[in-house]
Amino acid sequence: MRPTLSSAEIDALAYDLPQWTLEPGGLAITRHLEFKDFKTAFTFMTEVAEAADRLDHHPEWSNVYNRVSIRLTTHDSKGLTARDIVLARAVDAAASD
Ligand code: H2B
Repeated sequence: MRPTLSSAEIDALAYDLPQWTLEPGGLAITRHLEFKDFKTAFTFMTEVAEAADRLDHHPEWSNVYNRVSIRLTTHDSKGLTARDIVLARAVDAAASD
């Protein structure tokens, strides 16, 4: 099983991934995004889905029209791991296209 992040690594997230919010309890990070319309949101989701499959690490997420909510955690490790950070960066890259 992959190790969960240390408290120093979790503290660094505020600077490292400023668009993400640490969930109370520290087991996950969340980000909410809003797009111009459904099609733009879904194009973003397609890009993230491809990254997630490549990384073999998958988001908990939902979509309502132009809004997408994403929660990242590593289920196997019951908390945040480096894999969540890598996927969060892929999400941020897809969002800035
Ligand atoms: N995604 C997430 N977010 N957490 C996991 O623990 C996880 C995953 N495990 N994607 C992966 C798939 C695992 O089930 C496969 C077999 O590698």
